[in-house]
Amino acid sequence: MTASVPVVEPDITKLLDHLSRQPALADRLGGTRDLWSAREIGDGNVNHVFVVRGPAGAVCVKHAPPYVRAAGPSWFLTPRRILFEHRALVEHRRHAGPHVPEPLHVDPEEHLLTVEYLAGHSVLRGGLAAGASYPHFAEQAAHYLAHTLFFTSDLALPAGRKRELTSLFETNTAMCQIMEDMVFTEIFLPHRRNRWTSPELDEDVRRLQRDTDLKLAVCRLKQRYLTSRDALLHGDLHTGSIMISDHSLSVIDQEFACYGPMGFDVGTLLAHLLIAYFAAGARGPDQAAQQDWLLSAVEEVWDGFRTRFTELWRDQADGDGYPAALFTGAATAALEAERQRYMGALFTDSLGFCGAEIIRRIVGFARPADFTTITDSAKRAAAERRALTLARALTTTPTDYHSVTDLTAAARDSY
Ligand code: SR1
Ligand code: MG
Repeated sequence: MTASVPVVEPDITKLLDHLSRQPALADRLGGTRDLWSAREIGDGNVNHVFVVRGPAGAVCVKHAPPYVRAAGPSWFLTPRRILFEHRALVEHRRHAGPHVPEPLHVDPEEHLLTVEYLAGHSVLRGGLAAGASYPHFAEQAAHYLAHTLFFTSDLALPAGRKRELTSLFETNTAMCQIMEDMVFTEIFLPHRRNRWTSPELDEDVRRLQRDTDLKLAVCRLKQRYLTSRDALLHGDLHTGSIMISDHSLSVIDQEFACYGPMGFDVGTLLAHLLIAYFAAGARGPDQAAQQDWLLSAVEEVWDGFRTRFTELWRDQADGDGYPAALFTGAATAALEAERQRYMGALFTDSLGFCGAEIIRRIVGFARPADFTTITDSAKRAAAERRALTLARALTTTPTDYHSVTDLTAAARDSY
């Protein structure tokens, strides 16, 4: 690929000019423009993120350059992704308000999105790498997942509204294609973007790329991602997309939002908790308590999600899916059994996506800091190999796991 667009250096002056033109944002910062300061804080693959502080407060401003930040101008990426992120923020905040930051302004020309500044929060991935655990994480993450997925699905929405909402995200094509390529395809080919811990994992990767059962299972999942319109997904729900404090959790970076299979969001989050678990194991035996906490978080996220989602379905199912009028009297028990079946199928889907996400984070372009910061390559490779083995089993034989404790037991048995 050749360079087709210039590097867009983050221009602090333009950023402050932009904020000063928006009275509500200027008020939030307080004082005059010369008293404001901006600092880049983002470390994500895709965009630039700044915190801007003034005498009265702070805001967070995201800039989408016309390329992938981590790759530079040679990899064009539509800056219109910022509009999909804004739409998803608005929609998800309607349903999971405490766990989604307030969008304050979007500028479709400059590709700038301003959201509330999350004081006292840090990126979950960084906290986990530093050995932290968070007492309310699982309950808050489960609430976020249940509310965003349920209330954007056919269980909660009349069909007309659901179709309207689906259509608003159908053209987030470029971002979805990144996932279609990176999660489900490239890692099985000798693609220029692939990287892994080499030479330690060379043979593992060769085996994986010849593994027809695995490739079929991943293609089945890709087909689900391409065709399902279950709910409005975050679309990239890893631990770097979660801001956390001791009391609060907020989900950011919705630029990959699209309608898709619910298991994609659930599975991605479980994958990154397991990645943190295996990475902690490589950092040493003193991480055992955090590893225990991570596995209990896996269990509590799934159990909390399943419980809350099912409650919402019992109490607030105003959508066109499963019309209540069809299940009165003795038939209510059949509907309840159907809810349990639905959640079982969603669990199986989630495990498949969980495995696929773990694999692509070990073999693909976007390797997570959990692993890459392990400087001893032998230890890193050993942790990644354990994760790969579990991930392959999750993806190819997800129905072998009947409950979430089967999953956490398998993670423990990796040692
Ligand atoms: C080009 S972006 C690479 C990856 O980073 C994001 O976090 C997404 O997961 C994407 O796949
Ligand atoms: Mg991101």
